[in-house]
Amino acid sequence: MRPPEWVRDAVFYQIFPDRFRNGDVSNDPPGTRPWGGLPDRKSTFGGDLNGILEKLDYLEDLGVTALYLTPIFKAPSNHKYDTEDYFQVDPAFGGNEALRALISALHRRGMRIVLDGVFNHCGDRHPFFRDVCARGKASPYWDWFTIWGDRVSRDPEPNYACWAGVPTMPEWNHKNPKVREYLLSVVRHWLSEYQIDGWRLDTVEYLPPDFVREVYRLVKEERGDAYVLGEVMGVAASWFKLGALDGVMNYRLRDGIVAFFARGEWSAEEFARHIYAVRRSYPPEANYAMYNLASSHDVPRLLTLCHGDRRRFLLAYAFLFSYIGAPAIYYGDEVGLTGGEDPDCRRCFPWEEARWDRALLETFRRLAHIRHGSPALRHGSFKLVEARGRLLSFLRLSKGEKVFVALNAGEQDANAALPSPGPWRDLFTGEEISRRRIPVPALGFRILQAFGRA
Ligand SMILES: [Ca+2]
Repeated sequence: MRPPEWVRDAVFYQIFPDRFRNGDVSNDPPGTRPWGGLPDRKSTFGGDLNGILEKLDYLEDLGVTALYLTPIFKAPSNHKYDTEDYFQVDPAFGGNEALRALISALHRRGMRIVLDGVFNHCGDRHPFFRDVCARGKASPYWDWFTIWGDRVSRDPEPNYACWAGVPTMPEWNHKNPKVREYLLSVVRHWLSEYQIDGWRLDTVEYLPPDFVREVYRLVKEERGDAYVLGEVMGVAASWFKLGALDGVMNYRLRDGIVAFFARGEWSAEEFARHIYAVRRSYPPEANYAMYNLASSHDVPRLLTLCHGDRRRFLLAYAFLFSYIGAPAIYYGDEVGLTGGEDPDCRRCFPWEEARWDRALLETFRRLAHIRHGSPALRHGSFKLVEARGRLLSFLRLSKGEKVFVALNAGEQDANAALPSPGPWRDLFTGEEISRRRIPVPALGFRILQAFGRA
């Protein structure tokens, strides 16, 4: 099976629903805090699916074609990785009808949506786990979990398997076929009844590989062009060999982005070697279906790692938008939202436009539109041209199109060698270039398209 074609054309946008936009104050949970306060582990700010719906014009104008939402099913926490009901969208997000409305509005625009599937564990308020707590071994769900002893106990520590030792997140016992059947029914339900466009599978590395493969097969059966994206922090090669995923959240690529662009620790040569190693460890079709990210709800925002330096930050995103795989924008990165480790990286989107970095937003928009207009950037092959000092340049080549990208992660202006005299057109300025070298400003980039007989 092959990854869906639409993924290589996609620009993703990741939303943490409690923090993107509050589109309906009537569903705000008790204790909702004023929008824009600093988040802590418990805080809720009232964001919901109607808020996303209200901002589809904004997202479409930015060049976004697909959304990835962190979990939306009923759960007590603000992040909702502790599912209470897999068949109900949380009432604080607007319930099932809000999801239906959002999906139909997205599909009318030709946009897609990927939901977060948390199938390693549930929350301790899930009715099956509560039944086990109440009735012990008499519960029909006793062997749906892994419990050591005759009764569920948390004192002094949980006597049941739970995710990362967190007592509120009991792990499913995937050895039990009934558990699998139940979780697969969740996978099927949202694909067939709501026409979602894919699943992002949480903590794939904790799941039994044959279960992930079952999920993958079911997804493809239900919707041939749905996307299965895995959260894999390490090398994901085995998952692709197994035929269990289309792509992964490319945290390994991000490690290189942080080291080269944000921290300035690596030379261009080290970065080139790193991205080559990441690329070579996966099948070609998986590389084009990667979810390439710079920031997420689990890591500090890239702008914060760049110590607020817009040039380094944009350079990294310019790389993502011109590289193999789908670029992903973490909500708010495009207007200059900052934040350190979780929960600080989950701040509210600032909707007062006076707080936006307009130049940043405009550059994101340009990068997205350049990518949408360029088959070579989306589908083309990759050819390294130069990795010298802090200067990296490469070609993206497709049938009929050639794009040259030069990224200068150094503090000094540099000159990049063009692989042919052109003529070339600078896709940002429109300038026509017919020579063998071009200046690339310190911490700046150039994206050129060959035209004529180049
Ligand atoms: Ca709300």
